[in-house]
Order: sequence, then C-alpha cells, then structure tokens
Amino acid sequence: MAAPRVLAIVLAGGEGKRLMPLTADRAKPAVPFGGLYRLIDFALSNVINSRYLHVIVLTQYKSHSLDRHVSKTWRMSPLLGNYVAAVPAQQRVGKHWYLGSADAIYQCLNIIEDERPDYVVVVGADHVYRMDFSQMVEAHITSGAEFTVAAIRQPIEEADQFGVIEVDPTDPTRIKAFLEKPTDPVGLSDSPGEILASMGNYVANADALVAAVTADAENVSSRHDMGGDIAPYFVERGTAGVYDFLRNDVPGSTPRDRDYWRDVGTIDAFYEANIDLISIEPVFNLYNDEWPLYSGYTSLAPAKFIHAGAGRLGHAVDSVVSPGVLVSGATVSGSVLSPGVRLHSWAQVTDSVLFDDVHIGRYAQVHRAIIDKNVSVPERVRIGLDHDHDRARGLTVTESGITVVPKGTVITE
Ligand code: ADQ
Repeated sequence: MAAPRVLAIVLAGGEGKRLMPLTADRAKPAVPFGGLYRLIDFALSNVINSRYLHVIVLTQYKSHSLDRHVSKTWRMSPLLGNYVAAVPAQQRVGKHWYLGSADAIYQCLNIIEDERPDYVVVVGADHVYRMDFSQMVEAHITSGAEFTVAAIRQPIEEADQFGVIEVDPTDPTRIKAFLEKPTDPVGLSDSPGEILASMGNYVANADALVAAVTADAENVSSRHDMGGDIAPYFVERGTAGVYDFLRNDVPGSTPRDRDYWRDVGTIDAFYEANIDLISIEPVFNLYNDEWPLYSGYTSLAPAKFIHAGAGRLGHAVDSVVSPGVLVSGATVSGSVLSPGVRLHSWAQVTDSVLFDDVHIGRYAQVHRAIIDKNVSVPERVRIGLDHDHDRARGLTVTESGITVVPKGTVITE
C-alpha cells in the first residue's frame, strides 16, 4: 500500500504572555532554549524525524524573528517538493488576523487544497519533547477515528491549562468528552490526582478537518480554537480518538526521558527546564543521535576556555556551553550559555541562562538569572544577588527568585 500523503501544520502563533519579558518582541516558539535551540525546533525536529517533509508553520504574533529562524534553519531541499514554509497571517479570507488556531488553519485551506493530503498532523510549537508522529498517524488510521488527540497525564491542579479528555469506557481509543481548560476537573478513576491532558497535537483525516474548520468559521459563537472548538466538534460526532503519548517509542530515548513533555509556559518552568539539561542524568536527553534535534547554527567557532593569567582561571563546570562561547579568565557553574557569549576576567556566572551574544564584564557577578540576547553586563555589576536592587533597575524577579534581564536593557550600575 502506498504511504499516506501527510501535511504537517505547526501552530506557531501563540503570544506566550506568561513568558514576558522574553516574549516582548518574539513569539513564544522563537524563545531560545538549551543554548542552541528555539522552542519551535523541538516540534519541527519531531516532524522532520517522523519523515513528514511537507510542513507549514502558521505564524502571527511578533513573527519576524520566528519567520527568519524558520526560513534560515529549516530551509529544505526542494527535491521531491519538500518544504518547511512559514505562513504569516495574511487576511486571506477577511479583514482580520487569525482569530484562533482553528481560524489559522481555515485561512490556509488553499494550501491544504493544493497539497491534497490524506491526513493532516497539527502540532503546537511551544513544548519540549520528542515524539514520532508517524506512530500516532498509524494508530489514527487503525482506529478509524476522524480526529485523534495526543494525550498525557498531568497533575489535576494544572487542569485549567489543558484540554481535559474523558476516555470512553466502552472503547478506550475514543473520547467521550473533551473540556477545554476546566476549572472543576474530575480526576482519573485509577489516579484521582491526575487528569488526561491534550498535548495540543492532533492527527485528522484531511477532508474531515477541512469540513470542521469550515463549519467552525461560520459559527459566530465559536472562539475558533482547536482545543476549545474543533476537538469538541469531533467528540460530538463520535469520531474523536485518543492517542496515549506513553505508547510512543522514539528511537534512542532513555527510560528517563521517554515520557518527557514540558510546556515551558512560565519563566520559572522555562528556567527549571533549562537548568535540568545540566544534570548528570537529565530528564530530557539532548544527546540522542537517533532522533536528532536540529538548530540553526552552522558556522560558529568552537567554545574556548582561556586561563588569562594569575587567579584568572577560565572554566565552566556543570554547564551546557554552546559553540562560539569565549570564557576568558571567568568562572561559570550550573549555567546554560548560548552561542556568542563572552565572559571576561574575574566574572562569575552561577545557575544562570545566558542567551546569544551576552557579554559579562570583568568582576561582574550573575546568579540565578536569565539574560536575554545581546545584553552587556558592565564591569563589577551584580545581577541576581540583591532582588530589591534588581527590581529598582526595572528587571523582572520571579516568585522563585529568578532575575530576568530583557533584551535591550542597558545596565549602568
Ligand atoms: P494553549 O496552549 O493554551 O492550549 P493556544 O494558545 O491556542 O492554546 O496555543 C496552542 C498552539 O497554537 C501554540 O503552539 C500556539 O503557538 C499556537 N497558536 C495559538 N494561537 C494561534 C494563532 N492564532 N495562529 C497560529 N498559531 C496559534 C492548547 C490546547 C489545549 C492543550 C494545550 C497543550 O488548546 O487543549 O491541552 O494546548 O499545551
């Protein structure tokens, strides 16, 4: 039997308000993560490793840096018609931007019509995880559902951030009810402290999805949301399936990171997920060559550590260090350094995440901080050691005490 034709749609228009100020002038999927990556690279690596090579990325909010990243990093060989194309909201069907994720798909129906896929894989762009979507497509086809939702157990306290799935007791492949972000969730019968959450990844029969988003576009009371409106539409029709993420078996995954899936939706969650990469046995393993994670850096020099003279030991321990980093007579521990970071003599960086091209001057100290792209920390300045002072400088300090230095900040003292 010929392989089914699959079009992958990556929803990348989210604002990521809770990640402010990191999303002040970039979309959430464009936020850097783990030194070398942007958040969208995880979804796109999963799609490409699943061998789906016809991919559209729907962008909207502050999409310039995302569009640039997608076109630079994810340029595909046009052989066999392969492509990863960013599609910005373009008011194709009316004088409005994408109203919600379902409207974003509706506004791109011309692409689906041109492509004529059998199945459409729709995935979010905000999560860190590995997943083989071809296994989910196979399960979808076998189940006979029109629309399948990927699902993972989550703590019941977080139910209001997710679409919550109730599985049909008479057929565990079908969804009986789907509630988007309920405030009064009911726990699972075998685990009352958990709910079954939608991961925001869907597989649909292409014609059924086209019909659903078209009907949704005409529904004036709809929020035009994949989770809020399209999943319940298929539940109502009795054709919504569920795919348990734990069935997904990605080559090379370890018992520890097999079921890893994180929405790094808040600064604290974002910080923790970055710092976790450093641990000896991280819960998410970047070093799985069988399911590579692709990123945009190809022409950087190696990282270099320079002992710059007496007492100026240039070193980093327990850290993730990207290419293009220069640690000259400075000490680094427990930190994630992105490409182009420069650290000068006697500087100390501990438990911090530094984005691209951050410069740390002599004798400066940075502790439990996230420093956004291109920021220069002048000589002797201390960040993250006195939270009142950090706040007085206009920096964000999170509940758990992470100081965030936004892009473009000029620190004088
Ligand atoms: P949320 O993440 O809250 O819940 P949403 O804000 O719609 O839903 O984001 C989903 C994805 O769509 C993200 O990747 C986002 O970037 C993108 N997106 C949002 N608006 C868009 C638009 N107008 N155009 C293009 N892309 C857009 C969703 C589901 C829940 C599920 C959680 C899992 O609605 O049911 O449980 O994801 O985190």
